[in-house]
Amino acid sequence: MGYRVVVVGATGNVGREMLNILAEREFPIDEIAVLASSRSQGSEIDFGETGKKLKVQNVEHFDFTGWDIALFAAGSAPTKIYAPKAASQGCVVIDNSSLYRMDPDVPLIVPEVNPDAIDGYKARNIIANPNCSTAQMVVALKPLHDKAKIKRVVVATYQSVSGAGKEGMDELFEQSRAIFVGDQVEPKKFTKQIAFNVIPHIDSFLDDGSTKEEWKMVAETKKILDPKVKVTATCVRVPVFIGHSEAINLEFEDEISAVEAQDLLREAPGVMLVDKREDGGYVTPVECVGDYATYVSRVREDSTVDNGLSLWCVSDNLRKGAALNAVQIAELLGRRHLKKG
Ligand code: 11C
Repeated sequence: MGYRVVVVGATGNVGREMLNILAEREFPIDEIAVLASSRSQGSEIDFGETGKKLKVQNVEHFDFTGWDIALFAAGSAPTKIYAPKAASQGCVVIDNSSLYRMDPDVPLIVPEVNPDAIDGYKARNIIANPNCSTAQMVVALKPLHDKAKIKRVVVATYQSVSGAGKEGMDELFEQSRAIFVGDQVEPKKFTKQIAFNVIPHIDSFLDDGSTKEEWKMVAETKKILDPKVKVTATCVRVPVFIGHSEAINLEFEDEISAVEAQDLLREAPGVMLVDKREDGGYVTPVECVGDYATYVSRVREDSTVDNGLSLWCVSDNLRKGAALNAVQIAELLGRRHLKKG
């Protein structure tokens, strides 16, 4: 016996990836419904590589009563309307938007890092999925924090355009083509030219000069990993289609060598250490596309501070950063709370 599962926002980058991952991992499903706005109603999408086609239903008219789990990949505006509706109709919401992440009554979960926090989901019947750049970072930090207590994180991100949805990917493609053929380039989705460029700006600006993406990395890391950890982030959009990269500098309370860190990371759940200290002995974003792992490379001691380490971390932002983490949350929820069969 399996679950009755809904995917809301099923036609977007993350929604489609959720369907792929549910199918790949053979999540036990008795029935699946795929929802989107009225614009997509009636269109068909693939249920991963199962060969099954799923007809998109209009989220406006959907009754969540009797459905077990709704994976939301719909953005904040529709989520604000339909997630509380689903939750109040008894369907557990796993939400990929930023709407509920900092709500004290909503657990914010990365299963490799804070699985026990899921037990608090009943307060609102909603579980939040973190921002992609946070998810991969905390997976890499967890084993190191457990060993030597991280005091401070300084992170610079190199985030792919798929984080900005299909429009972001289309803009990189169209701009690259236009520049090759000598056409005029007009930014639309991004604030400046993204092809052959980098943009130190993701999401809106806050009063202190940081951006909301940077704030999310700070606030979400504290909620998931440890409220005592200090984080400062600079988030940058780069002309990569899929895969976020991060250069992370860490300061620990206790001593930890690069070799110890490598040994811990080699064994850590969700982490793949690729750190050969030679040409090509590290992972780049194009190599992580379609994978589940958070890759860690370039682990080295930072002698400019006491107990310092630097490392490089890469992951598929649509997978561990979004859809995979959401499905892992559903699996965890099933194991702990919604047992079937
Ligand atoms: C980006 N990290 O790369 C963002 C996308 O809060 O879930 C995901 C935004 C979020 O643009």
